[in-house]
Amino acid sequence: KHEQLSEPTLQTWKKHIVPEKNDPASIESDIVHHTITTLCRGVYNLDKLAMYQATAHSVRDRLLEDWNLTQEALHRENPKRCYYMSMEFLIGRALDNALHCLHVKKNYNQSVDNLGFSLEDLLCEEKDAALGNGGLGRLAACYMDSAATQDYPTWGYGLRYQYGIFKQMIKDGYQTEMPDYWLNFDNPWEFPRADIRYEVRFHGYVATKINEKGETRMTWEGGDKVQAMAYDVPIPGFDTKGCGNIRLWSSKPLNTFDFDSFNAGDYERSVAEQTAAQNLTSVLYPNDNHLVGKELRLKQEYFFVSASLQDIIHRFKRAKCPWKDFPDKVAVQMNDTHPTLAVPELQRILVDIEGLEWDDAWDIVTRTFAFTNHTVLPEALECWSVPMMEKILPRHMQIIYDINLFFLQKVEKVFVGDRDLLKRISIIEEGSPQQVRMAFLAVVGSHTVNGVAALHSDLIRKHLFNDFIKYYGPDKFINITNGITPRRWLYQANPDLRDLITTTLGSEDWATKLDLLKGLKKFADDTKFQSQWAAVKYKNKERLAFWIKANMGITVNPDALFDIQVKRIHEYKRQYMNILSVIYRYQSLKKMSAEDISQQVPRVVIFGGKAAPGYYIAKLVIKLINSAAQVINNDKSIQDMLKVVFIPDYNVSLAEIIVPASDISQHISTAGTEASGTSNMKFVLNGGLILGTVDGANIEIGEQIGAENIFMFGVLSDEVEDIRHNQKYHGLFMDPSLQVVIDSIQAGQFGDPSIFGPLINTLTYGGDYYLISVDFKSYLQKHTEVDETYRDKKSWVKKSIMCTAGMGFFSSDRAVCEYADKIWKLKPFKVEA
Ligand code: GL4
Repeated sequence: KHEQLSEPTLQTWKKHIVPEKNDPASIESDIVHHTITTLCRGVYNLDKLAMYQATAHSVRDRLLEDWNLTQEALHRENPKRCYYMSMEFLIGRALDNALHCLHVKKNYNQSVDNLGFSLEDLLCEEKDAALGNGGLGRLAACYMDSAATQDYPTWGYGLRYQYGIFKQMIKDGYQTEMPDYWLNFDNPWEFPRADIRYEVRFHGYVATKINEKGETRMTWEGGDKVQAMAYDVPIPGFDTKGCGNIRLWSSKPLNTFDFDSFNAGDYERSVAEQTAAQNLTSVLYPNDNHLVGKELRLKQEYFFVSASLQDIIHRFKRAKCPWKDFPDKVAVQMNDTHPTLAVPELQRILVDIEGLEWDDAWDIVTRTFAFTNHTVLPEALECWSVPMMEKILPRHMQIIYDINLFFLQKVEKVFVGDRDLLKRISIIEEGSPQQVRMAFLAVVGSHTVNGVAALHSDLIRKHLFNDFIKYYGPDKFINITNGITPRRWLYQANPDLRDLITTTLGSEDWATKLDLLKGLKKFADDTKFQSQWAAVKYKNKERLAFWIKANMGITVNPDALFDIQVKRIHEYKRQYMNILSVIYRYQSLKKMSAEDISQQVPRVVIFGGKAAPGYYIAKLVIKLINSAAQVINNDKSIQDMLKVVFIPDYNVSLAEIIVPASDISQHISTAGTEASGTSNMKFVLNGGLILGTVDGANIEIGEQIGAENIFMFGVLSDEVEDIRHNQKYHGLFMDPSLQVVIDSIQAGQFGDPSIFGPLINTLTYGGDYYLISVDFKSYLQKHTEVDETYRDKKSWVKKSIMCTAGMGFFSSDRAVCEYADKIWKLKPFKVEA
């Protein structure tokens, strides 16, 4: 439309597009303006929430300037773009991040102050955008930040859930769940795009038709249709005019009305159908690393890829390029298998609707998609039953069968007569019912597959996708180790450390070139620097202690060693082993004389994390932690040498307070189970040491910061299978120290022991699948080593400095660059003011 305006009219437009001014007086004026107009409020009814909203609106105006600039330039130049398809984006709060990216925080501080409020107070009014479960969703948010900051033309696509991850409350030690209705008040960080809507079909039947060229084609007809409406969430880049975007789809009823049922007097049914359509994107499934094969979830997945592909194709068609050029303009990254239906969907659009030949279409599909695998846990690998797929997506099921048939035919040509291989590698798993293995479909439909840490990528090459390597060769399977954004996780969350690093290195450049942190190494022995470094850590511990006191009423001493494990509660992450070792420590203290107790290193053990609402064992772990805390925290005889805290409702904004405050954080998954982990990176970046197993990204962190700066223990991943086998057939090994701990729980030292029966059974009758007993001894030994090291403050601080200094590699900027170079073939696209 823009091109249609006459030159004078264009000039009139341009005259009015003037950049926002960022001096405190202009900012004040903007905030007041939004209070009066956008919110329709005034000085007579102001409160913090309203002030937050007015402030956020004024910041968003500034962001939109960059958003428009970027999107207009992209529209004009039409470079290749990447679309990051993810069912989860765990963004957290936006205001503070935007203020930093735009470099206006200082002036906003002053303006808000002049208007009678404190900016730090207003920041707390914002609700987290919690559209994700844990690491996978947070990774997507970090990658969007890095793509925007480095000017990669990348958009995220996802779903606009009305309810994000549930709010966790602890009642009587148990987790209870409350809905997270985050859109209760207006959300200044999204733009409804009422004009961008697509129809999405479910159910129905497949027919044949003759197309314009006289060819026979399949056509998907009938069924129910739902509408997808777009909401755009701007993603500011740091220090750039470029601004990224996440487009989230919300389901709406179709504007049409079922007049047949209406006329037949069945008004309620027609309204009910409309309501059902709306409910499609109501709620985020609250499972991490665990598939719950619900029909509604499958519908969400298809709804999301269908709307996104329609949108991408709409944009592609504007440039009038031939279809074969599609992969030169479009790269799609599938964040885990959740968007895998995009593969048969694009094939369907190209063959059924656009009339391409199967092979030409398949060539386009496989040059477009790439797939990131994020887990090896069998219970997390998506499989959808064939009957359910046939019912909801009948045409896609046919296409998947065909994709599989052609694939198996090619495999058989190379491995003649190897029926076992064909059975193992098939996208369809035999059984009743048959299942579609989504990870296999994603592999076959992608040009590149990556794991998320070196060990994890090795494991998927050796096991999960080993047969595919036999056929495709090794090059299709690569590693891209995860990363985190240093903007949110250091610059914003740890202002004192940010300032110390900036003064020491002489500039802020490290925030976008994280390798520069290695410049800190030469100060690691400098006594003055060490004491400044220690003072920052102490202040961050005080901040967390204050939060704990204010919100939970528990007093913790910032001089104690802060030992933190915050992440989703899962058996493979072994929070259970952690609390068992805490009980062991408690028992050890109880055996000591008062004199000996007073010589110990005081510890505060902090837990946080949500359990999936249906995950019974994980919920019992939370209960055990709280029961143990109750006893330990109230036992005067141990002289406060041990405190246990379970922080409720762990989320992104709490992480921003917790992460900078650790001395030690724990990443203790059974070797080979945690694909990468990313909170390990956050803690180390903030000068926290880690206690971890030889798993996921822990290994690479150790390589980067030096083995002397990390506490590692436990069996190795390639020993796990044999140990499990031996346990199964030759009897369980029970560590004697662990036995004592279990005995004390069973004796009722931490409340009614019958509650914990099923939990204890996982170690005994359950076969101790996660090898807690096997690792327990070396785990306790490492804890002792941690205590001894902590006594020597000077050497501890040096390690802490070396941690931060060695973390350059784990910036998500590096990770996104690797994706752009190795997978997307994408170049930065810089916009100028
Ligand atoms: C996860 C992995 O469990 C986690 O190790 C990894 O860091 C993260 C991002 O790659 O992805 N996979 C799933 S599923 N949830 C995760 O958090």
